[in-house]
Amino acid sequence: MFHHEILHDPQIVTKVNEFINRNKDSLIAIVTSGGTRVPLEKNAVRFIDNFSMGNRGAISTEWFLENGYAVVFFHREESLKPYSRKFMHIFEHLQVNEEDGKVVATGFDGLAESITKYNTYKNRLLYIPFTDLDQYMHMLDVICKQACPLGPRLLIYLAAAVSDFYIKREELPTHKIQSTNGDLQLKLSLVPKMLERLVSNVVPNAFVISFKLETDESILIDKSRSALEKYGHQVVIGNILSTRKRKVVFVYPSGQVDPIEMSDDQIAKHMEIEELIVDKLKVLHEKFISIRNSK
Ligand code: PAZ
Repeated sequence: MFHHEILHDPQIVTKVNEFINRNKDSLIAIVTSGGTRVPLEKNAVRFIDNFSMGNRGAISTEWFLENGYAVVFFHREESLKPYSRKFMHIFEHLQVNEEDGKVVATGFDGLAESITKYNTYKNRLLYIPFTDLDQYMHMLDVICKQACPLGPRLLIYLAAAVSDFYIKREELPTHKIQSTNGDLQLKLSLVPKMLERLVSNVVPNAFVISFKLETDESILIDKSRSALEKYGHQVVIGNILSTRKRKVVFVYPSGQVDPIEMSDDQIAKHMEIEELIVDKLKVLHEKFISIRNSK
């Protein structure tokens, strides 16, 4: 269940088509999750990577499933997965009883419930892994092309942390960069933005949500608004690195902003903000479908 290999185009096409056919009565969400990796060599020994572990994508996927969606979970290989995400550190929960030498497991609260949920929803969940930035860009395009006929029933939730910079293929050294050459200077190019093409050409009728991550609160709303102007999609969810698990802000094409912040009570009850995000999106998505269908 948790080991995956990178799929080739025909395998993606077959898997996505089968998945959509099997779930033809459901709303479908494509969720991107985790960080992209950028290689520094063709025979890559070193990489540029980022912080994202894929919490947002994995938790949101659980709530999309709970809300009746079938989910294509397009994730960084080895990042967190729905349901298993809380149980990654199995070794820390195992102790050997000194008296009889038996292994005792503690601290697995919720494990049975998570396994039950996974079993309930597994037919509505398709895992597709990526690792490097170029795989992410190419495979997302392939997945979206297959899902395009779903029209407004398709929701695309772009939570992955995608690198803005990379080294162009023609500028990548073939072999491992040698330290004997002294200090290393890197020239990184801007990653071409794929969202505009996705929104206007590949899935023009889908409901598309992107995330905007910043560390400086004073620019978050302006950057989110300009993403909406540039790409023409439906919602940007802005978040600040240090507070992203407690608050986010929905920004709409009208320029209107709608903050969501967890209350102390919700935090004390161990609720996660993705539940609130997905509940709100479901309402917006249903409204979007009925407007599109009435045209
Ligand atoms: O993976 P995670 O849960 O630690 O972080 C989620 C996030 C901050 C990567 C996501 O909410 C987000 O903002 N993604 C888009 C990042 C960006 O490219 O601006």
